[in-house]
Amino acid sequence: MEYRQRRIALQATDGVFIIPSWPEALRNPDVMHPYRPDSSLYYLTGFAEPESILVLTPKKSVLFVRPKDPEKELWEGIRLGVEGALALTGMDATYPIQQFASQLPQLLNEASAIYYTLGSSIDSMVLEARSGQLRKKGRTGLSCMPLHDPTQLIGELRIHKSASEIALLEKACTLSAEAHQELRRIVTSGMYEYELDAAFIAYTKKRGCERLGYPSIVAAGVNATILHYQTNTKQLKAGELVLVDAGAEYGMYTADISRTFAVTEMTQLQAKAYSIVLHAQQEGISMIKPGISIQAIHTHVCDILTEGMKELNLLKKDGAPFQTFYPHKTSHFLGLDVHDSGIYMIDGASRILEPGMVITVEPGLYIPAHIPHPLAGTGIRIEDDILIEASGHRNLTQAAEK
Ligand SMILES: [Mn+2]
Repeated sequence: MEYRQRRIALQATDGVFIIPSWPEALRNPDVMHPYRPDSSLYYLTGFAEPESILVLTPKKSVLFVRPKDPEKELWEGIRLGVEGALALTGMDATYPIQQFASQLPQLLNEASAIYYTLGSSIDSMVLEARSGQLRKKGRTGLSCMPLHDPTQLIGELRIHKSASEIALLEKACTLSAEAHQELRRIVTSGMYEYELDAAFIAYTKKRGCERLGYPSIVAAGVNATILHYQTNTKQLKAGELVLVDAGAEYGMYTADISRTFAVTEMTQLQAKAYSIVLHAQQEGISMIKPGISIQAIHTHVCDILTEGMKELNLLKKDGAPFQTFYPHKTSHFLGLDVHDSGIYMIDGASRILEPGMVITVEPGLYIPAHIPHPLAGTGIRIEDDILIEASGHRNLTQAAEK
């Protein structure tokens, strides 16, 4: 009961945690966007249905869910209902979602603070229960219970991956890396970006990945200089590079992999730029072990990229600065979310890596089309997913060749 242990960790704080599901989003009349559960709610319950709210007090765990409804289930699919949710999650109690507002005041009595992220549709119910609790006591002059954002507390749990989480991440990473290999195998000039996009989805979905972790970037030629390009409609031309940033989810955990390869063959200059990024990435990865800070990796990667930019004659006096060619950071946490939870700075210092954390290492080199240079309009990024282990690290995405 890993979910239960996670709840118990939060229950050690003297607060009541209120964690609602994401709302369903309408796509067009009668059609919803595919539903993807909230990562933190799922992390604490294993429950994946919309219209649910987790309430954790120091004494008990309660989940509010959609009750059974045969008519709605005929259209929308089976709901676990109150009893099914209780059996699945091992909560102390489950109730119909309609009872949330009426039950909340009692649950608040069991704690001295509220942990809730303002900004969802239940704001008014939470705030009403909070002020109502004080009204009931008559004139006291006291303040309402403090309201804290639980993001960091939950992030500190999620940042350390358990063995079962690592197994799911490994599966997501391996299948996504194999899919990148497949793209490298099928790429030809004349193909469209969306064909590679489709091939990645087909490969990973066929093997049990439920969805992508984020929309794929398939960027040929100049499109690779747009960091979050997702249009994926251009035709691939001989002589161009194509940058693919794609990762699939398996059991709710996602990979995040970037590869850059030639549509036909790399020119000498493209190969030179590629080898600079690859060298920076390999050096960054090789540093990774417990005790190393995230900033130290980024600094080392930037040093290597700076040398490379000089060799390519990109950094000129009065010319574009380093950030033009490498505007993003080298690493982020990875897990249930592609940009996973966890804080990057502690007391003003860069976070030190510990076993069980998973980060990306993704240096890039982007030469905008307007810069006068033989490589203008070229974008390269290479990204792997690295698990920090007691003895060093393990690259979870090495099945995708570089
Ligand atoms: Mn990334």
